[in-house]
Amino acid sequence: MLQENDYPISVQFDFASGTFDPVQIRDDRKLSDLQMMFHDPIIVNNILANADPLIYEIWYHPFQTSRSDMALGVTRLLPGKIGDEYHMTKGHIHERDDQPEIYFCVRGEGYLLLQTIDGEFRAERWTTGTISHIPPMWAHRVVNTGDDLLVFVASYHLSAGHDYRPIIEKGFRKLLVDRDGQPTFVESQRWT
Ligand code: PAN
Ligand code: ZN
Repeated sequence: MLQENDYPISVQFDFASGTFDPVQIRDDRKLSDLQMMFHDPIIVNNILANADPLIYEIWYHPFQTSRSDMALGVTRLLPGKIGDEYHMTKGHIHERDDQPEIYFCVRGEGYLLLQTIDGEFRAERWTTGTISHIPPMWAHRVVNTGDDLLVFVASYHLSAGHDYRPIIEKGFRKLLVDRDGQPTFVESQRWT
């Protein structure tokens, strides 16, 4: 017997704006939400003394039925830098170690950074149209190294859970910084 929430639902994605309608939840992540993530605390504090710039928006739509819990998340990552470090998502690892995710870059360019708890690191180059599979047990972060908005669509199970602690504590092994106008990987001092 179908329950009330067991019926199909569609939303309409707009490629020009990188938004969809109807949206259920929208979350804004500003610099103050990412204080621990960028490598230079002096630059972060100098900016925060005057303003709290928006880094990205997450548009969510949970699809919960009586037997399933898929989520659609669209992230709009603004172009820009904090000092020499490109705008990026906080990054997290899924609480459940059997939970993968699909990311689909529908606009812009940059990198998907992936890292295990043991410190294995991968960087996937992204251009518009790249689809990446994030296996379970890999922390994930997206960096916008372009001049345009970067938009990606994510699909995952709500029950995967989001753990930000390993990223807050140690970050990713590598940072993406601007060196003479070129996105360049450098080793993170926080990683030991
Ligand atoms: C995504 C992310 C989203 C924002 O929906 O949650 O891109 O990144 P942070 O959660 O790292 O701030 C996802 O990976 N969900 O599992
Ligand atoms: Zn995730």
